[in-house]
Amino acid sequence: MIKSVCGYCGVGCGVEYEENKLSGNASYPINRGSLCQKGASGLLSIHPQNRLTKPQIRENIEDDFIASTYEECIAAIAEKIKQTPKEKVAFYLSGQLLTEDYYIANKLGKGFIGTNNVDTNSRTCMSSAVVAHKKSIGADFVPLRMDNIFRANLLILAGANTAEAHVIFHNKIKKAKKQGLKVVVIDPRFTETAKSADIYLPIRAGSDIDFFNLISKRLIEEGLYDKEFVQNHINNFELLKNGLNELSSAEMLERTALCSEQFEEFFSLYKESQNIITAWTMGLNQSSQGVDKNLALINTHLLSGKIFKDGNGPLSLTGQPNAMGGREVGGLATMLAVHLGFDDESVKKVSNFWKSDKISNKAGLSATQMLEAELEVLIICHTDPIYHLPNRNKMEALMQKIPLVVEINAYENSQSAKFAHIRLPSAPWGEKEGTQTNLDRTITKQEKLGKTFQNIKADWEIFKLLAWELGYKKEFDYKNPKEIFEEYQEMTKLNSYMDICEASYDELSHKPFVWGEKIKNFLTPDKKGNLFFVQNKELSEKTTQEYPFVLLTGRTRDQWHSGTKSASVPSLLKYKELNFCEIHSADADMLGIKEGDEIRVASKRGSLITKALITECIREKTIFIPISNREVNYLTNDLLDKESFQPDYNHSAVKIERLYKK
Ligand SMILES: Nc1nc2c(c(=O)[nH]1)N[C@H]1C(S)=C(S)[C@@H](COP(=O)(O)OP(=O)(O)OC[C@H]3O[C@@H](n4cnc5c(=O)[nH]c(N)nc54)[C@H](O)[C@@H]3O)O[C@H]1N2
Ligand SMILES: Nc1nc2c(c(=O)[nH]1)N[C@H]1C(S)=C(S)[C@@H](COP(=O)(O)OP(=O)(O)OC[C@H]3O[C@@H](n4cnc5c(=O)[nH]c(N)nc54)[C@H](O)[C@@H]3O)O[C@H]1N2
Ligand code: SF4
Ligand SMILES: [Mo]
Repeated sequence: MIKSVCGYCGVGCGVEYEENKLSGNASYPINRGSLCQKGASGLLSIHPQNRLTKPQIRENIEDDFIASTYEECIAAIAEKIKQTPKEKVAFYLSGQLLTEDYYIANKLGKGFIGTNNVDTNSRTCMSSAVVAHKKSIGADFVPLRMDNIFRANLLILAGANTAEAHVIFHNKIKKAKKQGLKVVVIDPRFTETAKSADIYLPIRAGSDIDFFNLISKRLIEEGLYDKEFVQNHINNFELLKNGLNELSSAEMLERTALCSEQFEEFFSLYKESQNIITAWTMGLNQSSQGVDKNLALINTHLLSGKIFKDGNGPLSLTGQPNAMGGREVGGLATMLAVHLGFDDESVKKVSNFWKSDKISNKAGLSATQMLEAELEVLIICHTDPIYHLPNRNKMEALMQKIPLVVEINAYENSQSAKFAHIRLPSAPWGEKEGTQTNLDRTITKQEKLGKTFQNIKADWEIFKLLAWELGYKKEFDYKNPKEIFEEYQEMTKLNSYMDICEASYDELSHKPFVWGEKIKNFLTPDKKGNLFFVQNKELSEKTTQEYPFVLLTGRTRDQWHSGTKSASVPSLLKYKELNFCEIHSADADMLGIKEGDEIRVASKRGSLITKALITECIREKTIFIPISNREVNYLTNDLLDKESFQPDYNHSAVKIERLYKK
């Protein structure tokens, strides 16, 4: 019996493997034996037809690929890197990489090639939360665990569809509800999650800052905030109070499109709840004001003192299985390793640790800026930027200009493959080992469940060979992921609050380690939490007469992003279609659209064809297309949050046209 962990989402459920069968690990604390459909189908995703099996190379992207070897491809990549100014080299990583893969790529890029252009798809996912956590609580640190909901009275889910995106956590919510937890869901769509809510608030897309500001304003005006806590532990109270004073409650409420009865019903539940957790994810993060949305939400917890106390706190729900681990080892271009920044002292510490004098003290390019930077070498690993970046037509045009695009992928049918010059296969989940950190700081080990298919290399090995080819054999002399993990553990000693050293690599698959459990205070220099006055600046793309609908995009329960792993598994195709567009019945009537009609959805940037799914479960003038439609980003706009550089995926202006009647 092998114990391992699911490789799909940030919940991080424990699995067991025996005699070719996969099941939930009953003794694993996160899931106690349960798995969702995706987790249970893990083995089916490993051996389908669409695996990338051979290294491939070509001179131009118009040419066909020629079969090659790892050695030949890696030599070509190293040669090109050596000839290229380091600021023109970039690594595009992923929150689905294992910690060891992430660590070694980061060490190679930032430490030895000397480019801080090492970023990740987490930029499109969690970067607004990262920036906000650093500003308000002092570090990229989630101050509570999922199981805290069993000690809370109220759970607010804002822009989070847990029933589809964090399924096993959602099952916990349902269990906690039976024990008295009340749940409020804030979403422009009446989602699967909203179905189990006590109060559902159909907020207008983009107005969450107003909603959370209304809470803060009322807490202050009615003297309901925790005065002692604020006095002793919180900065900027007067600033927030004065700022909120200037805002009109009526106008804020109007922007949310909620009526005062809805807000009052919510607020009386809020007032009477002793312990409150607010959880959120892409509905807030993916926004041109993503950081401010996070700050407005966290403000409510700082004011009420409902943080660092059992059953309380802001619970950012990370999506990818190792987005947290990636950030811990420095996977973002805006930070160095082990949560250190680019200040002189941090650069010195990391330089000493890696014994390198190449580290630059300037932040690198974010994933969302890289393609615009006239790069000469782009190494993409475990992610599909052409599929997932906004404004795809523009991104395709930019990617085509890069002289060397390398794609490291376990599967062959990514959308970025068309633009690659070199493709290297890697071993996916089940065929490799290494660690990952789930959304609430639990570090577990993925185990190899069988033989690696046709001697395909794991991601860490590919980066190691590239480092060797670049002349850094001594610095990258790892025999296995364990040696990388242990070096990383040693490195965490550079950061006073990281206690990852206490974990034991060999035990992690059956005895996960939760780091940061002793942290019960703010991690800012003065140990105080920071309030920020923020307001809704309505920076998103505006709808017009020509483009009158707001497009929302997001997940369905049984599919995983571009579907390279999930769309070929028959059991995962039963729940929902890959391609549909939710549209309100009143809007459909107005446009003469019937259920199942083929429609064209278009923005200023591009268009796609999909099928109408008529519903009352979405606000009028708002539509939803799942990201299992791989073309979705032809529509989306590429506005970014100014601080986090995260895209505004949930607010693009589009029009709809019926193609034919069924
Ligand atoms: N099945 C499945 N699960 C996944 C994934 C997957 O691909 N498939 N991906 C994982 C990843 S990487 C991530 S990041 C997470 C994402 O997890 P979620 O963020 O929960 O997933 P989304 O479907 O993007 O849901 C965002 C919700 O925000 C709502 N929303 C949109 N705009 C607004 C707004 O302005 N305000 C509010 N309040 N709500 C808004 C949308 O209607 C939607 O219901 O899921 C993870 N889990
Ligand atoms: N419109 C819109 N766009 C979005 C979002 C949205 O909500 N709306 N969400 C954003 C978010 S939150 C995210 S996280 C991104 C996700 O976007 P992506 O990261 O692009 O999506 P995936 O399909 O998960 O891509 C993972 C890739 O890794 C490959 N792979 C699988 N296993 C391995 C392995 O072991 N090694 C290697 N090297 N490769 C492997 C897969 O085949 C796949 O090509 O999308 C972002 N884009
Ligand atoms: S909830 Fe997430 S981690 Fe758990 S089984 Fe499902 S996909 Fe895997
Ligand atoms: Mo994500």
